[in-house]
Amino acid sequence: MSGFGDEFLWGTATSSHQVEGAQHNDWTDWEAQPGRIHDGTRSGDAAGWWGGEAEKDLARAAALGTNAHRMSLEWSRLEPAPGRFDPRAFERYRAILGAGRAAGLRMLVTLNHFTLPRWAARGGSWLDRELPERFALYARRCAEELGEHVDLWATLNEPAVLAFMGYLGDDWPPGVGDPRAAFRAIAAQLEAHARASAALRAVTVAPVGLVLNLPFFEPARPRHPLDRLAAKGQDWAFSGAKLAAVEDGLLRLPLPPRRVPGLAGSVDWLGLNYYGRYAVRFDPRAPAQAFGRRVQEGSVKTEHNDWGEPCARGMAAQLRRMGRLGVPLMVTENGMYDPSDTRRPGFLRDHVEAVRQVRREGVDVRGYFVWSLVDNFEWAEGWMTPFGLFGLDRETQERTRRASADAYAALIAEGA
Ligand code: IFM
Repeated sequence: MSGFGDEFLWGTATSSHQVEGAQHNDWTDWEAQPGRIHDGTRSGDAAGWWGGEAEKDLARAAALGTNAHRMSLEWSRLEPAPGRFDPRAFERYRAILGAGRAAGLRMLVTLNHFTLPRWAARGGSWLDRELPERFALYARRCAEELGEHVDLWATLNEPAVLAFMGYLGDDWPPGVGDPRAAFRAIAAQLEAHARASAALRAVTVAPVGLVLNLPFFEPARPRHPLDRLAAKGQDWAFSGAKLAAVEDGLLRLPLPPRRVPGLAGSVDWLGLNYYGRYAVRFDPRAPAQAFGRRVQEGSVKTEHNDWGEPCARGMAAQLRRMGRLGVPLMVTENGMYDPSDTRRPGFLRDHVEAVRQVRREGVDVRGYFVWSLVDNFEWAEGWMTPFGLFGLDRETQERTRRASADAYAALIAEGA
């Protein structure tokens, strides 16, 4: 599979709460509430990264032929109380980032991947008007302490997903369950991103990005005008409004449009997290979902969550659309949970092929990161949805290299 060149980033991805273990943040408290995690588990020691497994996993990643890794920093560790930073936590991240670099990986670091410090949760989470500025101060400190070990920064991960799960819905903390709160949470996160971007740029030269999850919405009946409208509506609410805001700084949800200060021009690159396609059918009983209901067969899903139907064509479409913003792109997450590991190798091949295709068309995609390097704590799903190229035995912390790890290594070898 040619067409990638030497500079292309072949990576894997993880996030702090999902792999580190031993956390003290808003999710720790959420997990302790009965019924919040569907399989009754907790993140616990997770994949043991804080205790020393990170270095070994990064070496495993490099052994596949990857040249990059995406990870996140845990805000609650680095700033356990407002304005009080923990030098030991910075030291541990320096060790992890240094190990990644020593293994030949370029390190893409997300400042915040969903979890908040307890003090921020007590203050109202993303509904606290002060939080965007606090986030910018945290960003600046991270850049000062860790900047020399970081190749690419991302500010936030999937602001819309967090707003839908934790503010519109109550599946994730803070569990608000109010559409107005969801709009406020999105606006606050975009403002936080913009402020953090300025703070990072003041200290480091590493490019700064934002990571968006953009599923592919299509009308279930392609020619049906109402299905088309409903699919468009869902796409706009979930993806289009955010992309447009990043482009011109105007958040158009809800109306009237509001300018998010500093947002226009705040990204040097943009990340796409992509999992699948939703086929949307008009449903007059679903006003809150833009009058649409998802009806596709073949979704990767559990009783509670639906990652959509694997559809590499949809990822290509989203990359073309993002390409219009004129900044370099990365696929910052792509993968599937597949306990038998029989479908994932083909899934990865199809999606890498989609990246190759759009690059050939001139879309500036610079990297592809598989979610995930190792099985990890999947939020409200707990441990029941293994996404890893490596399986994890949580009792022993032993890893099993899966067929999909071999498949990814082969794709990299072909591509490079
Ligand atoms: O595990 C998550 C990750 O934290 C954010 N993007 C989607 C992944 C799979 O659900």
